[in-house]
Amino acid sequence: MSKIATPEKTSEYLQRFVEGVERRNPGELEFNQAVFEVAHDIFPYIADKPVYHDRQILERMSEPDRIIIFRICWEDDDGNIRVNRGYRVQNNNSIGPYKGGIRFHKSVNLSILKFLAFEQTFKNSLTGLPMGGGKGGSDFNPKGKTDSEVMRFCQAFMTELHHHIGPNMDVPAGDIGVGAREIGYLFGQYKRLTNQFVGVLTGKGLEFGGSEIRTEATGYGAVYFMDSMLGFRNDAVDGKTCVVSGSGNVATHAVEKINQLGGTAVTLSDSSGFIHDRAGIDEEKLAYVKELKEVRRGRISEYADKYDATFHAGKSPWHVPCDLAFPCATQNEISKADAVALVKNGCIGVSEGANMPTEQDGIQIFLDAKIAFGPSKAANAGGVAVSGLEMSQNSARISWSEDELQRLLKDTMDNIHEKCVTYGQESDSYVNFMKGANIGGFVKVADAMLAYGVV
Ligand code: NDP
Ligand code: 2IT
Repeated sequence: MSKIATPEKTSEYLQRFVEGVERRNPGELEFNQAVFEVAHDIFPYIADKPVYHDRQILERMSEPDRIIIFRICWEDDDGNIRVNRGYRVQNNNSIGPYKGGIRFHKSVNLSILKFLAFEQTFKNSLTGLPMGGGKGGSDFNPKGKTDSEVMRFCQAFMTELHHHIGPNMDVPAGDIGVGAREIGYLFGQYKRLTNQFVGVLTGKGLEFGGSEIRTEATGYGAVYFMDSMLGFRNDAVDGKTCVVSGSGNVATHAVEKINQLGGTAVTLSDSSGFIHDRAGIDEEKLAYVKELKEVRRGRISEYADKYDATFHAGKSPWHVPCDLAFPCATQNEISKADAVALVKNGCIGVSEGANMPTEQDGIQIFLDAKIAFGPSKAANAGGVAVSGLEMSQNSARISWSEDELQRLLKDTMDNIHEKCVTYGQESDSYVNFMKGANIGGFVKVADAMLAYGVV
C-alpha cells in the first residue's frame, strides 16, 4: 500500500490499527485511550504520505521499546517486610535518551505507565529538545508513610532501577508522589551504587545539580500556554476567574503564575474534595497550601478551616462557574458531563497541567464548542523542557541564571504554541491544538525512525 489513501481507506486503516492495539493490549484502558487520541489525528495526516504507512511508524511507536518490571522489597518502621511492584517503560529513544517522570501512587499499573510513556514521546518531541519518551513508577502509596519509610522505599526502588538508567540512556524525574524529597533519596542511592555524580535524574535540589525553575516549570508553563492561546484570540489570562484542580507541584505553581498574570484562582483540590475561595487564592494563602502539602502532608480541607472558603467533599471543581480551567491533578478527571458544565457556565479555555485529564468525549465537547483547548502533551511540556535544560547544564557542568531559565521556558511554550497552530489550524481559522500537538510531536520522531531503517 503506497498510494494516497482516500478518506474511506483512511478510516478503514484507522479502525484496523485501533483494533490491533486493543488486541495486543487487552484491558489497558488508559493506554488504548492515549493511542487512539493520537491515531485519530495521525491517520488523516499521513494519508498522502504513504512512507509512514509503509514503514509502520505509528505501529512501532505504540509498542514500547522495552518494559522493565521488578520487585521492590523494603522494611517499614515496625520491621514488617513490604513488597511493591516497580516499572520503567522505555517507549521510544529515536530523538534522545528516554526521558520522563516516576510516579508513586497506589493506582499505578502498566496501562497507566504505558499511556504516560507514549504521551511523553510526543510531548518531548514538541519541546524541540533531544529527549525520547519513558515513564516509570510503583504502586507504593506514600500516604501516611514516615520520612524514613519513604527513604528506604526509594533506595530499594533505585537498587533495581539503576541497572537500566544513565545520563545518555534514560533520565527519570518526578511525577505524582515523587517530588524534591524523593528525587534526593533516589539520586543519593544512585550515586552510592555507581560512584558517579552524573545527570541521571532531573528535578534535583539546587545544591546537587538541579536547575532553577524546574520546580515551577510545569505549572508556570501551563498558564503561559493558556496565555498564548488567548493571545491568539486577542485576549489574556489577566482578569479571568480560574478553576484549578490538584494541590501538588503543578497546581500550586499554576496558581502562582495565574496570580502573576492578573487572574484569580478560586479552587484547589485533592483526592478528598475541593475548596472554593471566592476571594481568590492569593500569595499568602498559596504559601499556606505549599506548607500544608509539602511539609505537613495534610488535606486540602484544612484550607477551609483557616480561610473563608467552602470545602466540597468527594467533588471536583468543574461545576464552579469560571472563565478558564486548569486540570492539574490526574488522568480522566474531567468527564463529558464536567466538560458540558464548564462550557455551559462560560468557560472559554482549558489548559491541561495534568496528563490526559480530560476523557475522550469531554475533549470533543471542548472542540465542538471551539474553546481554547490546550492538550496535556503541549500545555504541560514546560516541566520536561526545563528537565532537558537541566540535562544540558549537568553535561556542561554549569548553572544558568533564574532569569535565563524563565526566558527559555516562556520561549519554549511560545514555540510549542506556534507548532500547534502550524499543524492544527482549521479552515475556519479555529486552532485544534489537540491535532496540532499530535502531528507536531509525531513528525520529528517519525522522521528519525525513517532514517534508522527497520530497527
Ligand atoms: P503531586 O503529587 O505533587 O500532586 C498531585 C495532586 O493531584 C495532589 O493534590 C493529589 O491529591 C491529586 N491527585 C492525585 N491522584 C489523584 C486522584 N486519583 N484523584 C484525585 N486527585 C488526585 O503531583 P504533580 O503535581 O507533580 O502531578 C499532577 C499531574 O501533573 C499528574 O497528572 C502528572 O502526571 C502531571 N505532570 C507533572 C509534571 C511535573 O513536573 N511534576 C510534569 C507534567 C505533568 P492527593 O494528595 O489527595 O493524592
Ligand atoms: O509528565 C511529565 O512530563 C513529567 N512528569 C516530567 C518529566 C520530566 O522528565 O521532567
